[in-house]
Amino acid sequence: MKLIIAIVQDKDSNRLSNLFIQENVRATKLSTTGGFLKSGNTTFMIGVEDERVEKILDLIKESSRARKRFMTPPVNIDASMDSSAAYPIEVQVGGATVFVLPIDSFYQF
Ligand code: 2BA
Repeated sequence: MKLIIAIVQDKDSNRLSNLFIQENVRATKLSTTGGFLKSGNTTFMIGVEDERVEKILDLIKESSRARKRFMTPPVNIDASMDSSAAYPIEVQVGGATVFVLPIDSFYQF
């Protein structure tokens, strides 16, 4: 058995939840925050049998899109209290970031 942890953009999360329901995939959805952009994303935790992992990766792939986002770096203030203007920079946010982990034991009480 494996635990799939998939971080997707909020805009893709409803489509993916619906696909999981259609395909009878059990998942837990968490509201998370990206460490870099400090904006919301969605993390799914999915416990599955090994033979279903590929199918679930396909569902995640088909429902996730890469998008460009802009972020404004923090303003720099040097020792003389001069501040340099911060310009927005373009960041490509991937379709999905996915980890597949082995599960030692699985219980439901
Ligand atoms: P964020 O940390 O908000 O990152 C959003 C996007 O910003 C990233 O997209 C990447 O393109 C860029 N980025 C991140 N850190 C950067 C840095 N130090 N310098 C320059 N650009 C940087 P993705 O790589 O597609 O990641 C999307 C989200 O997936 C991330 O949101 C984070 O929540 C999660 N993530 C990505 N890699 C991870 C990892 N190795 N471990 C845990 N979470 C991860």
